[in-house]
Amino acid sequence: MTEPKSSRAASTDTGAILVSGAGGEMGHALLEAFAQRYHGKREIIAMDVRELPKDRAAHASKAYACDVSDPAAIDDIGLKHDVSEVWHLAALLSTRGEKSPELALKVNVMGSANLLKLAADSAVRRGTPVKFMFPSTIAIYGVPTLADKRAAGRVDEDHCLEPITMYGVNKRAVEEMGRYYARHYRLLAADRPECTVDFRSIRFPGIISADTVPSGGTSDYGPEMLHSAAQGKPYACFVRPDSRIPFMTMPDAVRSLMELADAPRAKLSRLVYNVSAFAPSAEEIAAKVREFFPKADTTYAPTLERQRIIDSWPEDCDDSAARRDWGWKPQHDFNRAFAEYIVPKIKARYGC
Ligand code: AKB
Repeated sequence: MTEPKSSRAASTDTGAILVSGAGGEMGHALLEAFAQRYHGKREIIAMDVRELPKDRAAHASKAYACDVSDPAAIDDIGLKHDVSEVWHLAALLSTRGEKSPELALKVNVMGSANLLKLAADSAVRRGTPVKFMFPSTIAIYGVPTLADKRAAGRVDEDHCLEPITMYGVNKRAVEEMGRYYARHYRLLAADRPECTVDFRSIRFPGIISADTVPSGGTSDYGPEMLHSAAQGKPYACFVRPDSRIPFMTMPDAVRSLMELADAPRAKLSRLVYNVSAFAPSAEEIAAKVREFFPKADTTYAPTLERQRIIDSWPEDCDDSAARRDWGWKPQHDFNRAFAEYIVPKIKARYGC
């Protein structure tokens, strides 16, 4: 992946960047973007619960196989490195979280608490704020019925905040924990505002990558439909054809996080922002996939649990605050996403 184009200058900070969940889909894209941006001039510390494959670890200065919910392991990493930014991607996603809610709580909330504490401790040692980048999710929203979903339309950051999944509840809790660390943690009481956690978060829609296939999420039907078609495999979609949520491409998602990280704090009126790009129904995705892969064999076999989750997420998110405060604008709308990014890359990947 070429580094997502950002009009802003990269930070001049030379401290280490710690990336949790580096083995996941977004971790994959982000490590590549960091490698291109910093060319080894900044320490990149990758962490994942599993050992990273060699090609991925090669993008990092140091890779740890460790559990984010283990406070001693996280403390230890914090003490070994001069961390000035934490990009906390590790999480159990919505479908997986419903299978093991207690594990999701432990990883998603306790893991985040450990990393927020690492950031706060590091800020004190450095005497400067430590940036904490946190991908939140559309799953923090919850609309009770389909009629409410249609009536709600594009939801802004402050409404419909009643998630129905453990993952959504966890992410929402971490947004609040981030607000606490950024604005109220004891460092401020001790009158050292320079030593704070500079928490910044984006609520992501479903993300489509041409390089990786997601697992454990509920928006996975979008990318699964596409990757199956490109491989000539039939696909039974687990939601109804009329199901609608927003999506964006992985390059746009990574660029949005990098742009938010680069934005001057004074320009940010919020700690947590929506971003959006396009909001097709499942059948509109299937039709677009057929345009490029005419033999695509997509059928529908909705499952109660996953349909219920998708029906509780808004049809689209209002991202006007991100557009206004830090100039967010997706590069890929629905047509450009397929024509310029997904299809060329996925055809190269599968040789079709
Ligand atoms: C999921 O489906 O759980 C994730 C998300 C939308 O956060 N992809």
